[in-house]
Amino acid sequence: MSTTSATPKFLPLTTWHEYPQPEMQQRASAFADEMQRRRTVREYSTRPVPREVILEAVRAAASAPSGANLQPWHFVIVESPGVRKTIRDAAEIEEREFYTRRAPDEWLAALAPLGTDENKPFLEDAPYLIAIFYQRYGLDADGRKFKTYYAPESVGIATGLLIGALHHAGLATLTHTPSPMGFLREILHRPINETPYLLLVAGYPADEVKVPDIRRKPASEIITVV
Ligand code: IYR
Repeated sequence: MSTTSATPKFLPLTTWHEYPQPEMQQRASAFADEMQRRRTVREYSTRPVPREVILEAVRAAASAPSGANLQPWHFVIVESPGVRKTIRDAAEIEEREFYTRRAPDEWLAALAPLGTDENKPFLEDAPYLIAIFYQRYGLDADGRKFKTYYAPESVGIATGLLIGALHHAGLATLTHTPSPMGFLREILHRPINETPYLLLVAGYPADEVKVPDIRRKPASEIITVV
């Protein structure tokens, strides 16, 4: 066993900004307001979206902190209509099983207010699907395995940033988690060390779309200050 330890190299922090407190408060509120406007959308327009917007949102996502800075993520941007159809067909097979057999009644009851079912037309209607993978372990240039740390947590943080970035740009999203979703690794030809994490749908909402009448929990319920 050999151990390697690189000498840490540090640089001045040049990217941080301090805001006067009133501006800090205003920015915090404006951001919270903007994020509170986000709604998950399940019906999409086929209107095209510039690829550059998606690439920039992924660039924002990739700024996430990660375990030991190993950045254990991979984003497959699916714009090909043929690949989107293949993904839809595979997802609907799993979802049909889920809704008719696998899901316990309690789970189906929890989903009822959202009006979801096994039909996933959004996988073909929306112009972009972003398949997000996490690396259970890394593979170096010689194909040797190395450990990753907190990979699902790291990728969860990156996914949150991605959803925020797409919303900020003016696109709607849907976090879709077909279960199981191993088919994504095969369809998208990802290596064995990568596990599908989530399929993010992005695009313009369909005309006249409706969203479920649901509420966010109030601050008093979700925050404790000690
Ligand atoms: N994966 C299924 C079921 C589903 C599960 C949860 I938890 C949701 O919040 C929504 C749906 C589907 O995508 O329909």
